[in-house]
Amino acid sequence: MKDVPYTFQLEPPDFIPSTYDNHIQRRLSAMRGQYADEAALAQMLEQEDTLLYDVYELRRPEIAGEILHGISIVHPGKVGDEYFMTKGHFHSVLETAEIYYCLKGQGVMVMETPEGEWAVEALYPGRVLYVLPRWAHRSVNTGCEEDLVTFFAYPGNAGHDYGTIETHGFRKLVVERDGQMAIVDNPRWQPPSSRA
Ligand code: PAN
Ligand code: ZN
Repeated sequence: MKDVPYTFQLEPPDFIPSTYDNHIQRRLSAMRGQYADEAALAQMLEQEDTLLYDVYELRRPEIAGEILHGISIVHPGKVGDEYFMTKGHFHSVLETAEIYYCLKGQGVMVMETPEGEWAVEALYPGRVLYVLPRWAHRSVNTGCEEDLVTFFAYPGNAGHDYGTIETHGFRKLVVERDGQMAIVDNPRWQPPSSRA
């Protein structure tokens, strides 16, 4: 971890930071139960545990006042008709926001609050997205061939709650219908008020 001000480069075509501390890779096997078409996921897993996304992090102390930051790269592809996506999460400290800046590719951010309010915003190069405090977020690559690359930054004390999304999913799924991106209801999702 650096103890003097630092810079790094984000260069096309890959935008992998010129220096980073942590490289996380998430594969298909980490997404069991998250895709609507479980048979398609099982079938794909028989062939290969495909890499869905890479995250490159610059390490900072996980405390208020610091800003955690890095690059997320979601690769193109689908499970059934549902696009490759991140796991998605709430921040453990719910009242913490996040900024995303899209550097490459085409995609969307799927978001929702604990009360079930939802939003989907487009991501494309040059686009900045402010994810409000309290909103869970998942990035989805809706492009055919290109990676979806975003720079992200969020408070050091935010933490991650993956469990709520793992259990209930997001309210909306992003799928391909007749060659186009479509936002559909998640059949697995239940209103928070009716959850056990
Ligand atoms: C991002 C995400 C990153 C990977 O840094 O962590 O895009 O997504 P998952 O964490 O959902 O696998 C972020 O939102 N941090 O808070
Ligand atoms: Zn986050």
